[in-house]
Amino acid sequence: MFTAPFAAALAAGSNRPRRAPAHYGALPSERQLRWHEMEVCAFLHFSMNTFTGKEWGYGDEDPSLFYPTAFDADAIVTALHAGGMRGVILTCKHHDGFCLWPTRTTEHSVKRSRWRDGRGDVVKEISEAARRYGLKFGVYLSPWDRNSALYGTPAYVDLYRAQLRELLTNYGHIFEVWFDGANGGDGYYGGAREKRLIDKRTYYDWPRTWDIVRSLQPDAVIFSDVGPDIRWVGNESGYAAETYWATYDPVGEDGGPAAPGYVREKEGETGTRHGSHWMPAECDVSIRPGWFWHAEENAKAKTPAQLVDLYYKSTGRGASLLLNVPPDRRGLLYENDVASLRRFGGFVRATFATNLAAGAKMTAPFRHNNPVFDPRNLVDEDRRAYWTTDDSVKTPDVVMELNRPVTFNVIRLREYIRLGQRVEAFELDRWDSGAWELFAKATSVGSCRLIRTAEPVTTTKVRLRITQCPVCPALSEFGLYREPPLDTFA
Ligand code: FUL
Repeated sequence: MFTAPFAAALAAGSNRPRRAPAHYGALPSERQLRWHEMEVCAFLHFSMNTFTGKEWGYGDEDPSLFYPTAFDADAIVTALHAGGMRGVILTCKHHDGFCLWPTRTTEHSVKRSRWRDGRGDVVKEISEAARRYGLKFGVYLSPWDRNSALYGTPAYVDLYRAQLRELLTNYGHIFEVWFDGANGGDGYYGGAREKRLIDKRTYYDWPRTWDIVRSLQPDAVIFSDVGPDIRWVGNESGYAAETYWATYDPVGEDGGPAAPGYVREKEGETGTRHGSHWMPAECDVSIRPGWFWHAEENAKAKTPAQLVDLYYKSTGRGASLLLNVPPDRRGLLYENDVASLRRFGGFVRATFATNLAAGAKMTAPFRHNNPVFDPRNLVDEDRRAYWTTDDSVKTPDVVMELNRPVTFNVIRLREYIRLGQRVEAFELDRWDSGAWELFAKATSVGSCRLIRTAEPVTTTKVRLRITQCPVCPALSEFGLYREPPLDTFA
């Protein structure tokens, strides 16, 4: 694993104190740490609305309308894989209540459709294809159900939990369960056709519902407006705030306790510095104007350049990107969407394929002078190895000597988040004609901070200055990258 000199240095340092710094603030769980490594996932909005042209079905749709003519889970997942997606979350049931799997809880499902003569199971096919292509699989199960006659009564909560159990039992490993905040209003409700409102804070008894996820899929992260593992970022445009904290204390609309669908949304974009929960944000956004496929939006897929911009504003700020790509009435992703995805994925892969800082000479003060905490850990591509300083050294500099002129336009920093989110501000200088010159600065870092410079930077030395940090910083990566021209990705 280690180069010979580094291994020797490690041995030499073995009798120096190795005590890691104390952690700072709320910390991520193991399941959150795994989720942080995913960074870009796909959302599939595919259901009755695909066939009716709606975004929110009323719940009275005839199940026979669900009839994809050429559904091909492998084709869908292959396109997502080419787009660099590491996971996929499927709308197993949207607000109209139609279930994409043959549930035992209602007749309003694929069982009653003409697709595969009523013997199909979209959840099974997508989950299996995901596994074949190395993507993790997650489920979206809308709490609001405009079809169910029981909605609004305690019996519906039992039914909802039974649906959740089916999804978490019959489809293998689930990486994320997505609980939507939209809840209650007009609906068909088994023919009642009325408005039903529920108390968003109490109706679902969320802690007990989440317990089902914990017991059936202990590795899965739970997403909602209030976590507990992953929070909504508070907008559906795909970005986190420029200064972004993984820590968060959600506050209800009235300033009291928060619940899914009852939260001060805007605060999700920033999070809460010194918040009591580690609850990173997921930035959900559709590649098209709507969440579901509509023919009239076929020419409106976001361009690769727009997707790249969203990537920098979500993943690049320490959150993650959840990009919706809705299958069409054939049961395939539409060609424009696939082309944008492929170019986006190719571009991101090519950008980060070569770390131009690899092998650079790194100079910085390090903790107890123990090589375990050496700044070389910043360029070793190992997230578990990190650089840190003595407790008293809170605003250190790191100098990276490249030994040759290097041209880059992207800088990637990662904190060693197992010790919490620590850094509050930093600056970057390049060596230019015998002097340091500032070329970029930013605030929070967290699991990933990407800086994209307006113009490429050419230099032989780069300096990172931590300018604000309440404790000693702990970083695992300081990388330099060069974007290729986007138009070379066909
Ligand atoms: C929202 C829903 O109302 C939309 O239809 C969509 O599913 C989006 C991801 O979440 O709350």
